[in-house]
Amino acid sequence: MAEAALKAAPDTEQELTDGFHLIIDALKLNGVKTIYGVPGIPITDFGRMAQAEGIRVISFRHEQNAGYAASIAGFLTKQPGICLTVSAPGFLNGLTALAHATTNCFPMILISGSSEREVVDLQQGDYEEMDQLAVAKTMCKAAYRVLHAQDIGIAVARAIRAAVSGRPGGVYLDLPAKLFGQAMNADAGQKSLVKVIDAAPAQIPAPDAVRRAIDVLKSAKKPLIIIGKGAAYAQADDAIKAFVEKSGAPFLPMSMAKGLLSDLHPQCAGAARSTVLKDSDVVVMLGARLNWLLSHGKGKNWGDAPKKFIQIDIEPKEMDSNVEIAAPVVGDIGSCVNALLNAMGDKWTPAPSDWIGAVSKKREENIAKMAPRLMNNNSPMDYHGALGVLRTVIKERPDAILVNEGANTLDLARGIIDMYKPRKRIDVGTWGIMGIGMGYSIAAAIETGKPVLAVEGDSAFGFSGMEVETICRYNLPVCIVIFNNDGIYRGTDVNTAGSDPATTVFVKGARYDKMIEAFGGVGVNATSPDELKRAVNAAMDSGKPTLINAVIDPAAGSESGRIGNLNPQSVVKKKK
Ligand code: ADP
Ligand code: TPW
Ligand code: MG
Repeated sequence: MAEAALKAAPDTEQELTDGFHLIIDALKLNGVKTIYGVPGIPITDFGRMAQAEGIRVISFRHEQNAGYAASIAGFLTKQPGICLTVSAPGFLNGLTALAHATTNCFPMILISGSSEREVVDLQQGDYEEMDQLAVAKTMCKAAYRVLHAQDIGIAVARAIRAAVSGRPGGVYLDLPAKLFGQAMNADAGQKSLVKVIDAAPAQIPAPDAVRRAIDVLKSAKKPLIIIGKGAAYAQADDAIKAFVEKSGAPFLPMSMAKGLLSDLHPQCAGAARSTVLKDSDVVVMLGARLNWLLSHGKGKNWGDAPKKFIQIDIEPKEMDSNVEIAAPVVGDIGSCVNALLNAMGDKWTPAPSDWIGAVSKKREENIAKMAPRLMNNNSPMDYHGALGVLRTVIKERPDAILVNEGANTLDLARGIIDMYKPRKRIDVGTWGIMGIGMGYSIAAAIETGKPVLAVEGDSAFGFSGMEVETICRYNLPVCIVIFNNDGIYRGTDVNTAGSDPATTVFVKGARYDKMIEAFGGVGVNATSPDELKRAVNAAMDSGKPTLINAVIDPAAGSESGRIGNLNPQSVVKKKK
């Protein structure tokens, strides 16, 4: 107990530390450089002190955006991103992002101040009263509460280890207000801190599992490798490239794995997606799940050809989650891929050339079909004209980070904008959520130091739009392009039952560019691909916070983008 530590030397003047400083010291000892959060009781002074002690503390306008920033910092760096929130409502605002981190397998720690335990537990109505630990537990990998200053070191160590080891995810750390001011002897405090050794230990796959996978791969006539964001996260880029090239198989990158191998790589089957899913006979899943994004590995998208799956994943429970896995390989991507490469030896026969040829032919056809549409200079713009411009912007700046959300704006940008380097495309992820845009942009700029291009549907942007002030305040090199089609999916819906607007439309002709001007950023209204090109190039070259309102034909989009089939259908006929 802190009291005991104080009593130990009643007469001598002893140096004290407290909860505030021990938390900061524990984070610094473990390499935490940045905290994303929103200040308030009981963590305002903590944020100030952390800043004074050299941690970068980025203050947001809403905790959800700070949380998304922390989650993507985790993805980009393999270190847990830290989000700091106040009690009850601030905590709940951050909780969405914690659940998102867990769902997407990103390491993140939500640190939240909380109210007095005694009052909360007796439900006596404290300021911002809530049993936060109980609420958080269902949303994350692990949740801990610290009651005593001398436990801070262990708690921070556990939180870090829980976030990054095995399948990464979100961790909650509950810090009641009283903890911050709790005093203890400074020496004892220092000794109580823990530097986490080997936070995410390598997980070597079993030799039998590797042999089994190689046997299945050898039997393939039409192999396919699906690369997911778990592979991008793993930062085993060279080994993955060597494995894919040695196999000779076409590869299909999932959204956030685009660029792990260049989209222009001759084996990339991104533009022949339906062909490779249907016709392949052996599918290697590399850090990707057979969830809704891959139609659960079955059904008409996968065709009738019988398939065998090899799955490489750090999470054993992922195997057989949707279909039978013929060869599960459990371990970290780097270790697994290196083991497979070794087992393939020097005399591996690459995938049959007729299969490669068929996939390449399909890819070239699809690319050729798309090409003229990307060059149109229509005004107002359609998605293809505008995205054709952005595609070139990224081609000329392969180091830039692309943030992307929306429906049509997402689905079309994913297909059209080629990526060239690993971990440069970050987007709505496993849940397909709106609202990641500005949080991701801020963290991407801060963690990588590279320019950021955020391609945003007008609806999607609205979920985090207030953070343009944050972008201006920290003067971050972020260029936001809003695909403004006056609404969700389209701006043309009409409510025939009354005078209220239809549920999916927004103010027509809105000028989002004016928003950033309020905070000293550069606003541009772009009505044609040429105007868009000039504005984006200027923004990316200057690094000035910029928001471009790209005027898109309100009729250009389709319902829910590419996933309209997921909308439930009513059996009752529409009223005339
Ligand atoms: P995508 O959405 O790109 O298809 P998912 O998020 O569905 O990707 O899948 C990522 C998978 O990667 C998860 O099953 C996760 O357990 C796994 N994973 C994450 N990190 C690693 C790692 N270092 N090594 C192996 N597998 C990992
Ligand atoms: C947290 C539902 C999916 S896509 C979308 C919404 C509201 C917006 C689409 O319009 P946008 O793009 O961004 O203008 P475009 O180009 O098609 O017009 N709340 C959350 N997540 C999701 N996914 C939704 C609602 C949704
Ligand atoms: Mg829209």
